Amino acid sequence: MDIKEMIHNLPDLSNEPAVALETTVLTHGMPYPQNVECALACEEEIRKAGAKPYTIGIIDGVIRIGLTEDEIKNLGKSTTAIKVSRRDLPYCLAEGLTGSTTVAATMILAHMAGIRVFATGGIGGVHRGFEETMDVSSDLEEFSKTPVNVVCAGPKAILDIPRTMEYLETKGIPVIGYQTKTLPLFYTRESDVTLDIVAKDAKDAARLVHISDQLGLHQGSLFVNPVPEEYSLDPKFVEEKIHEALLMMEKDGIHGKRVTPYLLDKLVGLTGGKSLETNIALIRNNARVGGEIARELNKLKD
Ligand code: PSU
Ligand code: MN
Repeated sequence: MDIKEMIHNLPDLSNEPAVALETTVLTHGMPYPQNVECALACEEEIRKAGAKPYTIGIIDGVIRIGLTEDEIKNLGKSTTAIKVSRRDLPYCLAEGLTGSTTVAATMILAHMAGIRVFATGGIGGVHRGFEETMDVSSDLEEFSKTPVNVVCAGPKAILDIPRTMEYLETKGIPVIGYQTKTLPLFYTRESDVTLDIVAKDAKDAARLVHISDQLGLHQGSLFVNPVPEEYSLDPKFVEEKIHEALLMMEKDGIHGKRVTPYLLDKLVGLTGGKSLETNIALIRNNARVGGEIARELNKLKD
């Protein structure tokens, strides 16, 4: 089978202000119907910023770069879509399955279509207790393989933040504060982790991406964009709830790819829905910034 049969109308978006959006957050990161509302709102944020959204997923074994509104709605309701990261891609296609793509898999597919900017909520990273479990998200590895630049609100707070940062440093991945000098922690705006690289606006951010590409580094950068102030949660409150969720996880014996969806889901209940509200706000904010960066990047021709 030719790759063209596995991708529905593979577009060449390298000369367009395109922004990729992932679908694992849709199927495994948020409950229905907020997940669908959030996905559609993100597309709108990107359009308002003067760029074009492409939500990426796999339907019946065919890769889609740019799902339609109906496809997003159906995927958001699906209880059978599998979470597809790098290693699951061939299997999902071979079996003709419907799958939602993680940050890693979305980066791979975005790159095939020439998309250089991608907005999500939070990337995966080194999990707490990794000394025991060796649980490190393959999102982190992807940045050194695939030149797609991701806007997020920091590593997810459920992770081991210092070790995630060390890992990114080892891999040579720039972690760029978007209008911030400290690392945002997903649900909260600030932390005591100081960042060495700061972008003051979208133009600045686009220049960094452009130079990285011109150097031929063939890798992605991570833009960390703090959640809007009014949605930022109290770090002590969040930490308490994460501890509770981690205890529940241990009791339930969850591991592997189920860890992140499990923890995010438990947090929604434990915070009385606050974590979900914040998650939606931060993703939309990242979509807007992603749109602005893509728009500026598109003006920088080689
Ligand atoms: N951002 C969110 N919610 C999510 C995710 C990101 O706000 O659920 C997803 C992304 O798809 C990311 C995945 O790649 O969580 C991380 O999963 P893991 O830790 O198993 O690699
Ligand atoms: Mn994992």
